[in-house]
Amino acid sequence: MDYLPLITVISMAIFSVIQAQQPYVGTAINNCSSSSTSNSILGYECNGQNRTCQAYLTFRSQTPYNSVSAISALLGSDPSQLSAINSVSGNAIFATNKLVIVPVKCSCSGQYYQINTSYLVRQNDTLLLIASVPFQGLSTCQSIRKQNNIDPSDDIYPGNKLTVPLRCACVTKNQSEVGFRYLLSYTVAVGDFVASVSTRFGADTGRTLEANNLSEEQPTIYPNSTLLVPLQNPPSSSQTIVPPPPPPPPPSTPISPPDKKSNKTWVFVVVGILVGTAFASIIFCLLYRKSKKKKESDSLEAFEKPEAKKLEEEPEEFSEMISTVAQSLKVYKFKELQVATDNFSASCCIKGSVYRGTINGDWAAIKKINGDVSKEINLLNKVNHSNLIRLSGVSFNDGHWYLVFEFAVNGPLSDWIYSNNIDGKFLNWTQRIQIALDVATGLNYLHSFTTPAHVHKDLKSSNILLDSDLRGKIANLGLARSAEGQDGEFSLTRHIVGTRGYMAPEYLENGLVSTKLDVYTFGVLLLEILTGKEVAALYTEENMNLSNVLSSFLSEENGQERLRNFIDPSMQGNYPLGLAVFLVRLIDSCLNKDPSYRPTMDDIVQSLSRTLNTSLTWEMSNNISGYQSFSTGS
Ligand SMILES: *[C@@H]1O[C@H](CO)[C@@H](O)[C@H](O)[C@H]1NC(C)=O
Ligand SMILES: *[C@@H]1O[C@H](CO)[C@@H](O)[C@H](O)[C@H]1NC(C)=O
Ligand SMILES: *[C@@H]1O[C@H](CO)[C@@H](O)[C@H](O)[C@H]1NC(C)=O
Ligand SMILES: *[C@@H]1O[C@H](CO)[C@@H](O)[C@H](O)[C@H]1NC(C)=O
Ligand SMILES: *[C@@H]1O[C@H](CO)[C@@H](O)[C@H](O)[C@H]1NC(C)=O
Ligand SMILES: *[C@@H]1O[C@H](CO)[C@@H](O)[C@H](O)[C@H]1NC(C)=O
Ligand SMILES: CC(=O)N[C@H]1CO[C@H](CO)[C@@H](O)[C@@H]1O
Repeated sequence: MDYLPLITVISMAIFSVIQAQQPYVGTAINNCSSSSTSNSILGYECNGQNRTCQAYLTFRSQTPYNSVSAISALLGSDPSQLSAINSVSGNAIFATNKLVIVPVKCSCSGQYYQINTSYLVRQNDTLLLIASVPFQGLSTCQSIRKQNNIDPSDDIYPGNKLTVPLRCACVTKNQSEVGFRYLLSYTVAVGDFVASVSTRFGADTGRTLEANNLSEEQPTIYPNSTLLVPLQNPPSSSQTIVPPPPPPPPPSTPISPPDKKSNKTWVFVVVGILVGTAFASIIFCLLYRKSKKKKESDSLEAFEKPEAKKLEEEPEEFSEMISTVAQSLKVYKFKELQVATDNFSASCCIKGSVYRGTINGDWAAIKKINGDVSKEINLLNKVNHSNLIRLSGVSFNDGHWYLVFEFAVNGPLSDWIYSNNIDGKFLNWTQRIQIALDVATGLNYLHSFTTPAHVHKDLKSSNILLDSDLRGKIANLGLARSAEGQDGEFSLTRHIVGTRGYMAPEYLENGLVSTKLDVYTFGVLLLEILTGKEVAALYTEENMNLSNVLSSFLSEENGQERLRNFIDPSMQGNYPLGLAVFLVRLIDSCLNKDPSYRPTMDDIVQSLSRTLNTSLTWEMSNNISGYQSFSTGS
């Protein structure tokens, strides 16, 4: 076979995708003194095929802008087109917060696409308020200022008439080549994310991410901003109907059949998240393969229903893809979760927003989450490892996501290791080493066997859960992020998250993120496991650098004696001191200030496997039975 043309087509396509992006505006809209040009704060660039085109906006009806005429006047639309596309009469009044589709004629003004509309300044208005309240993020304070030549130091006065440029764009040549004809400027609301918005308008999530220069890793979108949604056909009024949240059922009502419509919608949302990206890439390749085979005129038609075409053509590949992407993830009805958790009663609450439930006779941990969970679901769905807590299902209700996890009966490691615990939970030496090895193995999997590599970023003893055999499983991957670049390389983050005391110095000081961040934290965790003390206590007690404390055990004359006092007294000396010294060395190397000197998780797994083997031998020869005394908790 001759692959060269195919490769050329695909690489050209990738190149053109890069050209097609209109960078997402992010939160820049909130800072009127900033006018960085690295985002689309002043408008979307005129990079389209045509300088003028039909485009669409969305708008949420609000008094006084709640009628066909008021909305058309505010946004420079044609009232008859607006009423037609929303399937309402010309004098209709929209319910508050109803999503209205606004057809507009979008054109280039110099560098940017825009629709000019005018606005009369009212009392107490600021440019930020104008952009975000009446215009809902369809304009920005920066672009209004530029359009009207307002100096940053100038004020605006009631009665001033401002020209307000609205954000719109025309499809690029490349988008048009794959069948897109319109761009919708969607006004993002609280609780939206790219997958749900795309799904709603029948768009492909991957394509929407691309159109906004967003990535699967950084898909977060913010209220008061616009997201461009590429469309093959004009949007329709049916897409503006938000499934109403089902009324909260009175407690202990028998389960009634679920509302088919809303149910279906959120199933689509979930499937959208999971399948969207995979679709994007697969359809992408197929499309180009296809356009190679067929003539150009045919290929456009082929894009009308890519999914359906695909199904006909390669049913096996398709079902394979679904099963790899969605794997064993189950979509639960919210009612099922209510029944499982006794309607989320306090007695089922494990901690915070995590509940224990019984589903089909099995325990499950159910976590309620506000906001964007697409990252966590994407990651959890990709990982499958016995040392990572497994996500078994999801549910959505009334703006909240519910993630259903496997349940670890023995709860968090923190309940077991801190020697001041009250309910007699105790781990012997070998159990501690086994758990440390479990955690190291899980992290090694995240670092070396996920693509891209992921960094957990919030490892701590309360995020390690113990199953019925006291084997460790890592939970709470909510903060995990991909480590761009190779192992050891760094990426920068400006949002310092995670737990104090556990965090590596390079992260606290400079926001550097690499897999070596987890290695440092693992060192701190191992120290806690060894000493039975919380990290905070470790720092304040010794009142100095942890590494100095450890080195003193290794180098000073009475070091080993002091080490015995340092190690968890509840073990009453029942451990091989030689191995403890070995672990202190390992911890010391994990805590190295220079990340490049820290071992990799793979090195650590190997060291700990050897330690475990030696510990088991030591245990047998000392007649200590490892797993009998405490095999179950709670
Ligand atoms: C798209 O985003 C990447 C980083 O995520 C950036 O390097 C690139 O310049 C952006 N492209 C455009 C056209 O803004
Ligand atoms: C707003 O942007 C300006 C200029 O880029 C910057 O100096 C300032 O710190 C920003 N303010 C906030 C609150 O982000
Ligand atoms: C661009 O303009 C040409 C000529 O007016 C028209 O045929 C074509 O459909 C337009 N393309 C788009 C994507 O609107
Ligand atoms: C918008 O108004 C400005 C003047 O304020 C004008 O220069 C520009 O051409 C107008 N653009 C459109 C698309 O009407
Ligand atoms: C403007 O602000 C003043 C004082 O904060 C307030 O008394 C007044 O009612 C406001 N006017 C409007 C139209 O909201
Ligand atoms: C949009 O911005 C306005 C003004 O800055 C603010 O009052 C409003 O709460 C914001 N909307 C959302 C959904 O965050
Ligand atoms: C406007 C735009 O995105 N143009 C690009 C489309 O893709 C071709 C290659 O296929 C590029 O050469 C264009 O620059």
